[in-house]
Amino acid sequence: MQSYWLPNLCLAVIGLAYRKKVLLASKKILKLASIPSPKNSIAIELQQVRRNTLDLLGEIDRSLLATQVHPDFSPIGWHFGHIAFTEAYWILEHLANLPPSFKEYHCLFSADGLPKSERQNLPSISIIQEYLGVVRQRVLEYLESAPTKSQERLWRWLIQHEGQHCETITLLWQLHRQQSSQNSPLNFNPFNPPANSENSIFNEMVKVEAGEFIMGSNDISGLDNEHPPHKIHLNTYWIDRFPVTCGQYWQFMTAGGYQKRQYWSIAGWQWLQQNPVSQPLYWINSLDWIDHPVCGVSYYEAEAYAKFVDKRLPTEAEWSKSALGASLNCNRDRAIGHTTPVNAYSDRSKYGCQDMLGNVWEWTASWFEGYSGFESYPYPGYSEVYFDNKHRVLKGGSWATSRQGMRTSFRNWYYPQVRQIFAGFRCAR
Ligand code: AVJ
Ligand code: FE
Repeated sequence: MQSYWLPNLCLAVIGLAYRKKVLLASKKILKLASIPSPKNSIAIELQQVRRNTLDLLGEIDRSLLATQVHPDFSPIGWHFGHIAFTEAYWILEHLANLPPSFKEYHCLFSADGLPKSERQNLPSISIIQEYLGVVRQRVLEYLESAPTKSQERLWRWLIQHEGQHCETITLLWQLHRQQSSQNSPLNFNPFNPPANSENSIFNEMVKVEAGEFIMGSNDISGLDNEHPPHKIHLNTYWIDRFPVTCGQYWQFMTAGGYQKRQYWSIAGWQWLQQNPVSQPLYWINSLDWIDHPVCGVSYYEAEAYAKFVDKRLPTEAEWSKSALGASLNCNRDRAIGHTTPVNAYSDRSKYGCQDMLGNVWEWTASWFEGYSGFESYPYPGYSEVYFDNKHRVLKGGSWATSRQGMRTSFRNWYYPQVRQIFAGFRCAR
């Protein structure tokens, strides 16, 4: 086991020296903030996303930080160190050309260092916090004179990177509470079904007429996998106005959806036999929850439900077209702390869909791959290594997604069997 006492001591000393400077620097940012420019907006967003990170750090049980909540994910504490490491690596080393700092953390906190199961020997939380603060202090100092015009893409990427890890931290924290809570219903104990849901608005679909639209984004904040924007022609299709609700999904559960082979794809049935589940991971047995979107389903469960109602999952292009014009007035940024009813926000997309952004990620039928003309940025390990026909695209962001990553062109990707993320779905026809 490696010991971190020496680097920890150094960090603590540097941390003390920097504390005063941090205060001064944050005052400077406030002054700068009145003039709109990329530099100021970068400074403000760095600060906003960091507030979220530090809030999370304050909320989570310290005793939990070093343990792996789930074998597919790193320990929660690791994500905080990885946020600092990534910032130091891309800004201080790559942009500012400073010599590598905190070399002792390179292997531990870089994504291609240790396997996830070997990331449990972590420095103490106060040391990780210090690490975050010292790196940030140097970054803000550099930012003052940095040529941000030519660097803006990397800064925007970094801000989103921190937000993404905050979402992962949030889901691990939720997963832990779920696993350790007594009242989590493991046995099927159904609530009363919604009376007659036949003509409920939640069953409505909207029609999207045949035609072209632009998929992807050219925005400076758009990530490599969103580039380049390109025209796509789609034939007429129908898509659900809302994400599938718990009340609707309940029908599938009580109709024996998890027992009947006929609803499942070959891969889905195989997965279900190896992972015998009978309800979504984040299922809550309460009538209060029936209008919330289903949350915590694998791609296979989404696919099976769609078959059950004689529909299918939308392709990424179908989802994207029907989301055009969706607004940022939605359940995001952990502002509420959980899902909301699918009709809680009345804003609609151009085609009349609701709840496209925020609340839950939505599985699409598409494999994650590069658009034609894709160029990897800032490194192939960000998106390109996942173009393996093994990951499905998810769209729309969740209640825990930060505003900086909340847009209809954003593409998320996970293995189809993953149910730990805040994901639901809507259907198409
Ligand atoms: C976009 C959420 C799939 O967290 O695995 C973070 C983003 N890449 N650091 C992930 C990512 C490198 C990625 N997802
Ligand atoms: Fe990362």
